[in-house]
Amino acid sequence: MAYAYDDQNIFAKILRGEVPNDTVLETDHSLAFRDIQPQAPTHVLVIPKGPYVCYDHFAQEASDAELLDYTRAVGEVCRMEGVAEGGFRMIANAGRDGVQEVPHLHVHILAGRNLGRMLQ
Ligand code: D5M
Repeated sequence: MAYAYDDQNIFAKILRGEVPNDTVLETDHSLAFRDIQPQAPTHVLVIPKGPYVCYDHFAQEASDAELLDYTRAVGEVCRMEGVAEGGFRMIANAGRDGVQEVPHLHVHILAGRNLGRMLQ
């Protein structure tokens, strides 16, 4: 599937500095910031800086450097937020059925409360 990236999405605006954000971590190829509508005491979004709609798009087209940086950034945020001991959940919604609201790849990191069972 070919993905078309909409550079007017809110995360593209954050990356261009047009919209403020509460940054947790910035690396060469990734940015992590707090979700504006937190669903848990810790709710951080990690995005690649490149124009990727979803994980499939990213996995197909990102360079090895971007893939490595992003993978490490997600782990680094988990460490920085101290979520490993209590546990955490990572979610990446994609497309229509995944009910992805912002069409720029983002992993949600949620922690700080019992998140309940997601799959029955
Ligand atoms: O989740 C998209 C997420 O993006 C949702 O949890 C709200 C969050 N959001 C939207 N706008 C902002 C800004 N400006 N800053 C921080 N967080 C934001 P999805 O997986 O696409 O449904």
